[in-house]
Amino acid sequence: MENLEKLIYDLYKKNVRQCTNEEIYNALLIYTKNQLFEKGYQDGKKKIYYISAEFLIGKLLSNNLINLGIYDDVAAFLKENGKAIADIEEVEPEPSLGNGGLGRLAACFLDSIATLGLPGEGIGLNYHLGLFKQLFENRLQKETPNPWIKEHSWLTPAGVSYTVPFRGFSLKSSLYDIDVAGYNNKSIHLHLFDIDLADESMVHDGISFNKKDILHNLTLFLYPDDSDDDGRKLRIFQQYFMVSNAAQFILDEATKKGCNLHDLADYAVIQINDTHPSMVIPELIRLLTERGIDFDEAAEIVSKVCAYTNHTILAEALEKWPMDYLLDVVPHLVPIIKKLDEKIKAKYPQENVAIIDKNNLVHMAHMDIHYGFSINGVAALHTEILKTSELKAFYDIYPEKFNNKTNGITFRRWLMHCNHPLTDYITSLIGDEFKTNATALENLLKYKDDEAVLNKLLEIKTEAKKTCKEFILSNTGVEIDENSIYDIQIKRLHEYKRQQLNALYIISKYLEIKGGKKPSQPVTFIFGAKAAPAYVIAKDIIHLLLTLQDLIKDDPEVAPYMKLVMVENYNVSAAEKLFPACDISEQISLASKEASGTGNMKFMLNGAVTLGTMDGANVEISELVGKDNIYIFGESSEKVIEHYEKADYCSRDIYENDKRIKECVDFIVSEKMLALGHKENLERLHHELVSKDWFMTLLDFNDYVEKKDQALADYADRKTWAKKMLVNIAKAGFFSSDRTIEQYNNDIWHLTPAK
Ligand code: NBG
Repeated sequence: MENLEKLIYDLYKKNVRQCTNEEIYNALLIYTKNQLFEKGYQDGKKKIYYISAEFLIGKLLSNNLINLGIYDDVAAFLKENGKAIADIEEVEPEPSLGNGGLGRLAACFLDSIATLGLPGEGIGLNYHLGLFKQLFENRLQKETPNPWIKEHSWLTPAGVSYTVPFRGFSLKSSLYDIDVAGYNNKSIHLHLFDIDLADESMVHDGISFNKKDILHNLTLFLYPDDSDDDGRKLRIFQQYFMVSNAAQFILDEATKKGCNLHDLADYAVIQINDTHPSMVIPELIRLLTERGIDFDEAAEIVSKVCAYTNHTILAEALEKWPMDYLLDVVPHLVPIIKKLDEKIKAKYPQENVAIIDKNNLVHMAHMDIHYGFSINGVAALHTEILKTSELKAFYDIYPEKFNNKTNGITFRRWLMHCNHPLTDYITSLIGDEFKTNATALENLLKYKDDEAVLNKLLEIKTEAKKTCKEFILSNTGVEIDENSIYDIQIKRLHEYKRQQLNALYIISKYLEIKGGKKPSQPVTFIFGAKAAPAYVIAKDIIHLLLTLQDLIKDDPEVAPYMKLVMVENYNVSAAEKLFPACDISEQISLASKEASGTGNMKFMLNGAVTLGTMDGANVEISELVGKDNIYIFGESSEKVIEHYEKADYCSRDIYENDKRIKECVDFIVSEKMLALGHKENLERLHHELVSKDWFMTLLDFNDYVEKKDQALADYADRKTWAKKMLVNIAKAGFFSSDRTIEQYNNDIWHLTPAK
């Protein structure tokens, strides 16, 4: 640590003790960036380019130190000098470059690509103000900008620039790189393209800004409001800017290595992460034809380079752009897309696989499937549903292109970084093989009946709950009890994820307590979720939760037995505090709707027990841990799909015929709630549940209550519960993103790892 000490002295002419936390953070930033640079970068003839609108990387300091193998030394050095590394971490702003699982998955994948020694890069955009920062005002979500780029940051200007043509003008890009360290391995780059004239000062009243001023707004926000034409066009501007830069960059790199463009597939493979980067297909074709390759061959080359990952079956989330918008923004792509579509129509005349449909909408996913060589879902059930229902027409044409890649998470961040005590304890029991070979966690199973081990696991959990309690207090102002059960639902807010189901359960418990039935063990229900700014019902659900939070907190009859807290601005840093502290992991989406989920994996790895539906990766979790170590409820995905096909689900019937359900739903608009909350929001939500309930909340309510009551009751038998925790941790190895990336590489990318 002499170098670090010297660096600090050179920078500030002070010793470590005299420095502020900011000064130490800045010095560590420089120090770590140098270390990463010195260690070098993965390279090889063929590279994976992972193009994604989101990279939810989280704070980087500690993770980089861990992956460089110097975390313990740095922490000890700081401690010797009267500083705590946790305080230094607080100084770092969290890059706000993602929304949810899709973006966090991309970040975990970069970590695993680097760790496995694969030549690869991430490519995305450098959003200055991120998604948005969530504030609660008046028990409503308010959006404000989330700036994260400070004078000193992980971004390094790469000195690379391209010109991106739009209708009537063109834009110059500048590239910034963030190094992503492999665990005990070299780094890879995350390439973030930006414009030079981004003007943060144009944002006013929350997150409003002139959507037409592309020259200045292009890289301000991730997912700008798309509730009007200008907003939707801005998204096309962003997507094209991202993929045109990516395509130019990829061709440049390949050419430099000796590629003659005809053999591009020997140099590059592109993973299209969801449909946001789909325009990379026509853009590459455009650039190849500009460089003298004829159209048909260009289309063939691109088809050997591009692979597509689907992350959702929600029809509204599969992008379809009106041809008119494309003509307005990127007219030069339109003839290419039309030609691609004609080729398909000549072979497959059926409407449901067309790229351009009869309403002149361009189906981005359809283009990906026809002109990519691989299409994958993100969990076994999800891929099955794609094949047999959502994308069946495509599966019938190209069965060989479809494959499953069950998601994963990096254990460096989601265990080693966020839960040091558990990591150290596991290491003391089974050594550190699990850090590079995650399935070695199964060695824990031999301690399944070892009382000392089980007690220690409980002790570690209680400590994590205490740390989390501090965080909750500072975030929400509510003091929770570390001896209560922590029941946690943290994920984007969406009706299909059914935070409203959890809220109805809480209402039912509230009513029970008011009726004199006290629970034997106090429970804390914790939520964290951002709602898309234009998603009205999602925001109403947030309002319901915040109103319930206050109602319960201020009711002396109820507060001793339960609390509800909603974390403000839930993000990666908050997640790192919440996962280690959880007892019960809420994974309660309507079966068939959650493609995978990855929070479910993070909870399991940290010793929480899942309460969930047979959806997404929950199915694989339940197969791994066995029915004694998970709580499953709800209608099956087959039945749910059948309900949709027959359109025979009627929430009002359930509401009218089930006294308890009616009582809980009506409580939303009860006098007590209306006294605290807003009539408009609560009534709208009530109406939605009774007359639509598109995601069948009421259908699963009774089964949910039964299984959740069971889980809460089982918690009392501490030894049996600890055994469930141990089995969950031991079986989590399958969900390492190292396994996922190995499968991507074996089946799709075919890269040679560095020795
Ligand atoms: C999300 C799914 C999750 C899944 C992540 C990562 C989108 C469009 N999809 O279930 O909802 O875990 O992708 O694959 O964000």
